[in-house]
Order: sequence, then structure tokens, then C-alpha cells
Amino acid sequence: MDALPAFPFLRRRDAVLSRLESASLLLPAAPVRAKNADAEYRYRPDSEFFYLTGWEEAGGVALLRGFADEKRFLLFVPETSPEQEMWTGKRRDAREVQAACGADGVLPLERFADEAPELLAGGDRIYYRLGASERCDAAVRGALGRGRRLRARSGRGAHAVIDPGAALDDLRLRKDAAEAARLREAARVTVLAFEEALAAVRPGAGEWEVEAALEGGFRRRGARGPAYASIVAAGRNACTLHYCANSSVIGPEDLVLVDGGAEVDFYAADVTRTVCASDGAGEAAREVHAVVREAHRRALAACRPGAPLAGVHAVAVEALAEGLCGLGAVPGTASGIVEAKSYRPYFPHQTTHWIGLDVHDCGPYLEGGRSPVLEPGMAFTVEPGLYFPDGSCPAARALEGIGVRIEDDVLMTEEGAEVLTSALPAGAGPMGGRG
Ligand SMILES: [Mn+2]
Repeated sequence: MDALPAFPFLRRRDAVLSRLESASLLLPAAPVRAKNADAEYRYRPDSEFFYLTGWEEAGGVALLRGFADEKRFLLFVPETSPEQEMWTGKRRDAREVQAACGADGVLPLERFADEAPELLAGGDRIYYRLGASERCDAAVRGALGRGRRLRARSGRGAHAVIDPGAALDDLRLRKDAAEAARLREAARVTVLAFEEALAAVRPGAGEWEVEAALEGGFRRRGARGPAYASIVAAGRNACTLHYCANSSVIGPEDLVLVDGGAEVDFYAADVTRTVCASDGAGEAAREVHAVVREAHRRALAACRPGAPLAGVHAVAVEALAEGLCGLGAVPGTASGIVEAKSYRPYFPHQTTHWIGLDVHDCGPYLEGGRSPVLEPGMAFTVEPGLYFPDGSCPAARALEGIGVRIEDDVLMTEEGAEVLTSALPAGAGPMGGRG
């Protein structure tokens, strides 16, 4: 992708600084994570840290001070050395970081322990996630001690620690133009990779081969890789919601559920399709698929500006309940099934979740007892499903072993709901017969 548009980060920081008022915000970069022994995972920055700094390297700490007239945004970064560069490559030095991030100052990390408590103590609250880093925990303890003394003398000093989500989640919920572009690109790449992955679905293929086609499709198009562990679940594996072993061989009568999404510039897509491995899939599987597809269609139609997010779920539940009734899976009427929540054994999750820098992005599902209303900038998935694990459905044993989910990504805009992944057919047909 092109370089990020000029300084969306600056605008985000301005928004956060004005919210902080008399408080400060302390955000450490995510640590490098060990996979096992001395092997490391590829580095991925912390979403909140990246959202405000645009900085992608490990080891830094961002400090924002809403109460201050100067040094409002400081970055502490590790010192570079020839030894470090030999092993892990060149890192930008303080001056380059300052230019790239627009910080008021960039300081070496070794000065953090001495300077941070002082810098934090003058505000009255510190937004910080306790336990995020030992270095920052210690600085916050120091700041609270100083703040107590300052407060006694001047009436203002750090005396409370608040989760940074309280200042950031609401901003991250409404995506700006730079974020919308990333989400669209993640969706575009995901659709193309899904076409390749679904073409690899056939009897006798390993689930891992479909996974390889999907994730290869992400990487070939420049995505960082999968945003989360890809699911390729043939037959009854699809009844395990977070199945990701992807180690079974696809049978001729199987439905195959594929759930994956590319991560592009740290923004996630999240798509699911469920398709027949061949023409040999049974009638029951096709009927369940048709029910989920209808729920998916109606739920997408319910994504309208001003509508409550919970309404999307309600519409999907209604359609699924009608389907469960028609399939003979649950006794009673559709409205009775909704009322008694007797669909829950077969649809145990929600229809929507927010997406963004995190595949399950921050943002409320209930505010003051009410569902949030859909507004431009909000991005979320729509993913109804039905799952019938073994032994779950005495009333209709033929359904047991079937799992279906269909999932698309939606971005609310001024014009309405933009289904980012609508180019990918939602049908169940085997190769070539989808639509
Ligand atoms: Mn999802």
C-alpha cells in the first residue's frame, strides 16, 4: 500500500490530548514475544500504541500529557547499537523517529526510569493499563508518590490510574479515512485469497492445503499475514467454534467452513464462507446452509445508519429461529424459540463484533443499558451461524455434525452500510457452482 496519509496520527493524538484534559496517558509498545526457547514471533505493535504513534518498532514508550504546555507527546525509544543492528537490522534513531512520528521530543529509553515519574506526576490522573510493562508500572508508582506530595502543596498531582481504553476506545470505534482505506484493502485482499482457498476445497484435500492457499493469497498480495488463526473446518470440525488445527482430510459429503482474514497495515478483515466439498453433500447440510444464508441476508439488510447494533443480531436470531423450526430441530414456534432462547445451543455467539486494528476491536456492545446506534465510521462483522455438534439435536439427528457460518465485513459510511467483502459469493455450491 501507499504510505499512510499525512499524519492521521497527529489528528488522533490531538483528539486524545483534548480528552485527557488534566491527565496523562502512558502507552508502552508491545514486547517482543517468545515463541519457544530463543525463537521469537514476528513483531507486531500494540494496537493502541500504533493508533496514536504510527510507530512499528519494539521497545518504545509513548507519553501524552494533556495538562502540559510543552512536552505534550514524548517518545522514549531504545538506543541503537552496531551489535543490535547486526542481529535484528537497522532501527531508526531518535531524530528519525521524531520526524516520522511528529513527537515533541524523543528520548533514550534509559532515561525513562528517571524522567517519567516527574513527567506524569503533574497531571491529576494517569491513563495506564496496570501490568502492561514493569518499567511503566514502576514509573506510575513513582508518579503517584510524587503526585501525593504535589497535591498537598499545589492542589494538583497524580492520584488515580485509569484504563486507557476509557480515553481511546470511543475514538477507535469511529474509523477515520486512513483506517477506512486499510479496512477496504484488508477486505479486498481477503476476498481474492478466499477465491483461491475455496477453489482448493475438494474431497481428499487436507484442511491445511486450503489454509495454505488462503494465507498464501494474503501474503502474495502484500498483507502481513492472517489477522488471527485461520479456521478450515471440514464436516463436524465446523461445530468447534475456534477449531484451528486444520489437520483433517476433507470428505466427499462434507461442508467445509473457512474463517480467515488478512491483516493489512495492522487492520483486520474477518470473513467466513461454508461450501460443499462436492456434489455429494447431503440435503440436511444444504438446508442448514440456506437457513444461515437467509439470516445473513436479513442481518446485512438491517445494517442501517441510526439502527441499533443489537437490531442486527435480533434479525439474525429471528431468521435462525424460523429455520430451526422448519428443520424440526427445536420444538415450538419461531417466536417461541426466540422468546425461550432455545436457539442458543445451536447459535451460541453474537451476530456482530467490531473490527479494526484488532479483529475483535474495542468498542461497547451496551452503553447505559442500550445498544450503540450505527454511525459513519463504525466497522463490524455480520456472522450468523448454526452448529449441531454430536448429541446436540435429538429431534433431528440428521443435522448432527453440521456447522455453517457466513460472515462479511461492514463499514458504515455517510451513504449507509458498505459491505466490504460483498464481492465474495456466499453460496454453498462446490467449485464453480457458487453464487
Ligand atoms: Mn468474526
